[in-house]
Amino acid sequence: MYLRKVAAIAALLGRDAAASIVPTRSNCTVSTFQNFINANGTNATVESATYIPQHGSFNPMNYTSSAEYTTNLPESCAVQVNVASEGNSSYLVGIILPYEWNGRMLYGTGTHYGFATLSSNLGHVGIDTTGTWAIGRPESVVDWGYRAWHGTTILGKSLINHWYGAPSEYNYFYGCSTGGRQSMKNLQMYPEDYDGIIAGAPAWWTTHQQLWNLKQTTYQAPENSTHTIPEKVFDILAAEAIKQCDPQDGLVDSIISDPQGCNFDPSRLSCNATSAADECLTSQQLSTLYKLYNDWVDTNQTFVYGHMWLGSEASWLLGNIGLGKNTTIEQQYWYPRDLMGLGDGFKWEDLDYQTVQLAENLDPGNATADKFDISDFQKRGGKFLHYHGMSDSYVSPDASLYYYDQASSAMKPQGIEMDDFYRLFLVPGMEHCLSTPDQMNAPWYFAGPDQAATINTGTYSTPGYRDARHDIVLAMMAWVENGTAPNDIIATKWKNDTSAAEVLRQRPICHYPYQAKYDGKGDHNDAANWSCEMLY
Ligand SMILES: *[C@@H]1O[C@H](CO)[C@@H](O)[C@H](O)[C@H]1NC(C)=O
Ligand SMILES: *[C@@H]1O[C@H](CO)[C@@H](O)[C@H](O)[C@H]1NC(C)=O
Ligand SMILES: *[C@@H]1O[C@H](CO)[C@@H](O)[C@H](O)[C@H]1NC(C)=O
Ligand SMILES: *[C@@H]1O[C@H](CO)[C@@H](O)[C@H](O)[C@H]1NC(C)=O
Ligand SMILES: *[C@@H]1O[C@H](CO)[C@@H](O)[C@H](O)[C@H]1NC(C)=O
Ligand SMILES: *[C@@H]1O[C@H](CO)[C@@H](O)[C@H](O)[C@H]1NC(C)=O
Ligand SMILES: *[C@@H]1O[C@H](CO)[C@@H](O)[C@H](O)[C@H]1NC(C)=O
Ligand SMILES: *[C@@H]1O[C@H](CO)[C@@H](O)[C@H](O)[C@H]1NC(C)=O
Ligand SMILES: *[C@@H]1O[C@H](CO)[C@@H](O)[C@H](O)[C@H]1NC(C)=O
Ligand SMILES: *[C@@H]1O[C@H](CO)[C@@H](O)[C@H](O)[C@H]1NC(C)=O
Ligand SMILES: *[C@@H]1O[C@H](CO)[C@@H](O)[C@H](O)[C@H]1NC(C)=O
Ligand SMILES: *[C@@H]1O[C@H](CO)[C@@H](O)[C@H](O)[C@H]1NC(C)=O
Ligand SMILES: [Ca+2]
Repeated sequence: MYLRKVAAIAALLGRDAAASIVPTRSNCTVSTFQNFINANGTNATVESATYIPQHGSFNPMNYTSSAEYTTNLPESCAVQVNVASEGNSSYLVGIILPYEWNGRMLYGTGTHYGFATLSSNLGHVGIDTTGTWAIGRPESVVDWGYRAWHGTTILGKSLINHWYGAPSEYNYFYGCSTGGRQSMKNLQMYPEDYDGIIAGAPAWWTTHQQLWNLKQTTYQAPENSTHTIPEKVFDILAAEAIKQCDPQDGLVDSIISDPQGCNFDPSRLSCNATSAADECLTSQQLSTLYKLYNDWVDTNQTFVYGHMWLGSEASWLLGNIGLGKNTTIEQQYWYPRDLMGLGDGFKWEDLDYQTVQLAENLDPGNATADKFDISDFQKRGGKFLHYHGMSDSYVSPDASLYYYDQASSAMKPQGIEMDDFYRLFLVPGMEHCLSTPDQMNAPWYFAGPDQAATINTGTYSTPGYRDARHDIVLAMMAWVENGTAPNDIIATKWKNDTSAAEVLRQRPICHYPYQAKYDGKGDHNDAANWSCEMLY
């Protein structure tokens, strides 16, 4: 099987298949890969090369829970390399090379499809609540900002070429959240690296995003203030948003499909003589709510960041907003404190427009992915699929719309049609990268990054529907390789999200500015009874 594929690829590339190196189990050694690296003059040390039998797993970090590493792999060789970058900095690269190779490379999880896959630790361990790795290590911040995965890409292509005796025919990148930022930074900065790039819920606007995450937390602070929205109200608010906004999109189905078009009146939750004190909103708490639902606009009416969308309330309590507790606020300090270097003296009360201006001036690691003219990527034939859940409260879907609109303004004067290379999908009822509020049960599964692992780490694609309409990776391949652009992606909600055995609902997610509309007859849980229509 493998030989046949190498022959097919070699034929495509006009090469002699017999000249190709055919890797075997015994070739999966540190010295094999170290020799490849030395031959190419890269400054890197192979730390391990691990033969993985069919159905085996790869767990380089020795996680104790199988939920944290990939299982049920095809027979592969997994390699871990330490790459010296600059000064004392280095980053780890992981490469999994399946013996039955599909001839393509994917940055992200996807060995099950047959891709040779890449990953990197970006030069440090951990980022979410601490940035101590960055203090006094500007080289590591650059690794994190963009350098590590570009280096990973170059190294990955080189090792693939040596190992299989042929370059990968197509190269793909997919990531969600900060992985989505990497996706976008990559296409902006290294348009030649990848043929197809998928970005989910991208935290692209680093300089504004991280400060907004702190800002939205502080609206509730200090804890137990008279303006702090109480814990019990979050669920009541989530239910009230559905009650008012679900029907306004034209179909009562528990899903808010057009949060932008909803005329929401939160004052219906105002406290009155009969309501329990912790289950209603005082006028001060309503003011807090208005801040959350409105853009962050600062000095001189400058737009800093978009707002929370209706339908995202279900994750506010456990997410960044919370109850204004110090512990929640501290989790949002890493960027200003450690990466911008403001130190422990920086308190949340100090966050103001000057902090935003400083962030823009410093842009630690040049991490922010705010280049809107991406014509170089379009000109080299690259394709970009971008999606965002409308119920995301960690990265506002507004940020994705804003990027799309800015990019559109930069492309149109150059005569470039967005639809030809860049399509945005706004997913009604999807939270951050995956899942949906219990009250909505919206279809959200389409095999995006991190989604398959919610079923289990041994699965891939959309079980039962492994095709380009239900799987965004296959949709990307069809666009890049066959020129078939996806007008919609069918999202699935399973009856049981961990067994994925039975479908509860499916419906199309249309590319912006189209929106899915129920045809008016037949089961609205069946994607066949929907079509894409122009939004406005
Ligand atoms: C692969 O292994 C075979 C058998 O041990 C050996 O002859 C060959 O040189 C190895 N190839 C590489 C590239 O290491
Ligand atoms: C390779 O990296 C090591 C460790 O960082 C460094 O000491 C050495 O100078 C580097 N060599 C080259 C050729 O860059
Ligand atoms: C994982 O365990 C192996 C075997 O005990 C060890 O060699 C390796 O260093 C460990 N890796 C990490 C990241 O702890
Ligand atoms: C490398 O690390 C050593 C020891 O921590 C430190 O003294 C030195 O300044 C570092 N060099 C660079 C270039 O960061
Ligand atoms: C060697 O590495 C360089 C980058 O350092 C890369 O451009 C080149 O393609 C590699 N060559 C081979 C044969 O893999
Ligand atoms: C806030 O109120 C809760 C519940 O009454 C209490 O447990 C907590 O200690 C209070 N926090 C502060 C900082 O007063
Ligand atoms: C008082 O508020 C509660 C919600 O807290 C609401 O259910 C009830 O209808 C309100 N009563 C009146 C008279 O407005
Ligand atoms: C706001 O606008 C005024 C008047 O144009 C200008 O002097 C000032 O520098 C601006 N402030 C900021 C923070 O940009
Ligand atoms: C929480 O933050 C407030 C305001 O910054 C501060 O006054 C208070 O001491 C902090 N509490 C704790 C327990 O750190
Ligand atoms: C970051 O970007 C600035 C402005 O484009 C550039 O001058 C600087 O060299 C970049 N720094 C790094 C580490 O790439
Ligand atoms: C391209 O189209 C051909 C013919 O329909 C099909 O067999 C192949 O699977 C498609 N390739 C991709 C990557 O979608
Ligand atoms: C969902 O599926 C998983 C995996 O098959 C199973 O362990 C679990 O019991 C199921 N949950 C329900 C509520 O049926
Ligand atoms: Ca609805």
